[in-house]
Amino acid sequence: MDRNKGGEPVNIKELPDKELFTPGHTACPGCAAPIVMRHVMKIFGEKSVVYNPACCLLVFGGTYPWIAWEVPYNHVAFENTGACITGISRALKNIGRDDVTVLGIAGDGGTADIGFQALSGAAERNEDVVYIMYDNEAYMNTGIQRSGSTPYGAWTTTTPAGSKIKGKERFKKDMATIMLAHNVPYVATLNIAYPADFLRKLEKAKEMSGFRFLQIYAPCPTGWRADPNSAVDLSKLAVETGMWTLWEAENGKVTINKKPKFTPVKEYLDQQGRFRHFDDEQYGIIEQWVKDKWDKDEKMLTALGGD
Ligand SMILES: Cc1ncc(C[n+]2csc(CCOP(=O)(O)OP(=O)(O)O)c2C)c(N)n1
Ligand SMILES: [Mg+2]
Repeated sequence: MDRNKGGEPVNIKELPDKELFTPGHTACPGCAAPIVMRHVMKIFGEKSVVYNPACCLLVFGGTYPWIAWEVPYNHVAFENTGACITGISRALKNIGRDDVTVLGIAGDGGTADIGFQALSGAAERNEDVVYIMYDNEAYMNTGIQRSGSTPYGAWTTTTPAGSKIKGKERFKKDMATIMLAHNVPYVATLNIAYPADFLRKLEKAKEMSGFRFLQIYAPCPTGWRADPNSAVDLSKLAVETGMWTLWEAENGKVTINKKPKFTPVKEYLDQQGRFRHFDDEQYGIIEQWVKDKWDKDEKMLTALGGD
């Protein structure tokens, strides 16, 4: 298949048939991460290598004695994905292999918290790598603990919800904007409910060089206490409510790809048991957070001269 250049729209029907993240993995029913990885690999293709720290993906994509990956795949320590992809990218260049894409793929815990130092260093040095954060909004592999990327109010095993305590007390850390502040060539947020936008951004990341950061929304029905068939519906609602902004920044120029409809956040939250304890005050706090976030996103867009 001829590849488009520079993030042109991708014809879904022309995606290669070959699976590089194969069926037979052991993800929970309804997990969004395998859908994400399957399509990531269809775009990045066989000339790529994957570095992956501890997370659900590591376990369900490589449950001994099987492995779902059809490209070279390595388990790295939780803290050092950014450092490992730095070394591999430079080593490959040293032996003249400029044709290989180096992918670091980590969860939200491994990105926003535990792996952040190595990630920030790699971004600041503008290493020639693609870093993918698949964001299921908690440490799911170890049994649903809160991460910096867990949203306000969510129940997790470390942010219990009862009559006095009402889930996580802090708001979600905005990783994509933090990475934008590193002045890297490409930052984007992606969502499987918008496949054309999703594939185009992967294609764009593939064609660019330097540090590229992709934050991909990845519903976890198990940890979110949601219906296993809800991943795509929740993905769509996350954008329509404004909970998740679809945007990208190419060489600092920001574009918001989809304006929210501002559907009431209750419609999104009520489908997830992790928000079951919500009262009117908490719904109101999230509505206000969405409004403030959108105001901030629009200001950022204007300030940076985007569309
Ligand atoms: C240094 C270190 N601390 C803790 C762990 C235990 N651990 C393994 S996976 C995991 C959760 C990972 O969460 P995240 O990065 O969000 O990925 P997810 O499991 O949600 O896909 C933890 C805490 C570890 N392997 N190494
Ligand atoms: Mg996670």
